[in-house]
Amino acid sequence: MAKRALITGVTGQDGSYLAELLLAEGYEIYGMVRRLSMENYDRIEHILDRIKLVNGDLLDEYSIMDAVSSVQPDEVYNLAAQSFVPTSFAQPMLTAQFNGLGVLRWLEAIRRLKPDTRFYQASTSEMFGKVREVPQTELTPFHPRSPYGVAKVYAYFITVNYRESYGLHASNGILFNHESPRRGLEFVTRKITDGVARIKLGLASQLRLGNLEARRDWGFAGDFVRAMWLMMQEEQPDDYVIATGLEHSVREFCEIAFSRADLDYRDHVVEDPEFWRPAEVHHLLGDPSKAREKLAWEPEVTFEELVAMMVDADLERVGREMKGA
Ligand code: NAP
Ligand code: G4F
Repeated sequence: MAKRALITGVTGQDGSYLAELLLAEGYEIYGMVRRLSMENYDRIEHILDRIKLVNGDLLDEYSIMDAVSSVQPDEVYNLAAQSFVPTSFAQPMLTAQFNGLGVLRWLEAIRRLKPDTRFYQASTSEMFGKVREVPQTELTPFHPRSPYGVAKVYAYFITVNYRESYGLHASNGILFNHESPRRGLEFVTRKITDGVARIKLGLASQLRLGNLEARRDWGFAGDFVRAMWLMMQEEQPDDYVIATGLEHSVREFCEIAFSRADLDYRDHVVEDPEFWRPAEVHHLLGDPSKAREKLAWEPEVTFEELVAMMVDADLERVGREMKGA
């Protein structure tokens, strides 16, 4: 019988790649979606006929309990979250509810209704924040720098706690930044590649960005969802850093992205304090040795290939939109 996976956040970047992967692995897939005034299935349109949608919201424990009862999932991937760090400064309460207590609601529903369900929590390198060591491993202490990071630290430890207290198969993937042509337009990589396309095609001349010296360990989302699935197949639940082990600055991202379109970023990028954060995470670099050794996981797409993939996709999309197609 096919395994059943329930994915929260299936309409998001990672949810869409994970759904594709699990379909290829022969899973029966249920995606949890919340009610919006207009459907936003753009990222999963191509697979909508092969997945089943269930209604629910991280804020509503009854909808989560109903989802567990009706789907009876073998695996739950909790990818849903308020995922944009600046919004967490503007809406800290909402972020704590979604990203912190939302996870507790899932763990409680599983514990009470189907305790043999395996649970994946989308933890994040943002938990390392003001980093205590370089590179960061599973043993590096956390020092989050945003309400987003603080809520995710709660989520991380409540997942560990339910594993230790109740024996749930609950794992944290501590994922470093991962990107793709499906990344939301507000995140810096996609903002840059969309900006490159608009400038190249004559729709804009400037791109206003914040801290160009911030450094991140950027990988490809398609590679990173494979790590989520691999850790759920392990007999023992555990926590894993998922990263490429290489870092670049926002400035370097700009340089490569603009040159992909034969442009010089220095002619177009304007530094704007509007995009600075109340507290910045200056530098993140992961050590994925444990995932490499235990899960045999390796990223396949290089940084340069990722930037090229994103620029090319945005050039194609913006060009298509200009033609009215
Ligand atoms: P994303 O594109 O922003 O997707 C977030 C998803 O969460 C969307 O499907 C959204 O649904 C859903 N969602 C938000 N609030 C919800 C609520 N109250 N109830 C139900 N669903 C809700 O994020 P992503 O980049 O795919 O990231 C996936 C997860 O990994 C997130 O938890 C994020 O914090 C974490 N993470 C991401 C990265 C990264 O670099 N991408 C790194 C580490 C960890 P709507 O479509 O309805 O808005
Ligand atoms: O792309 P970002 O907004 O991603 P950030 O804050 O690192 O968070 C992402 O990765 C986390 C994993 O570490 C996830 F947990 C989280 O959900 C999200 O997916 O910003 C990256 C860096 C920051 O240092 C920011 O200050 O880029 C810098 N930056 C510079 N100019 C900018 C801009 N970021 C944005 N969004 N917009 C700018 O104009």
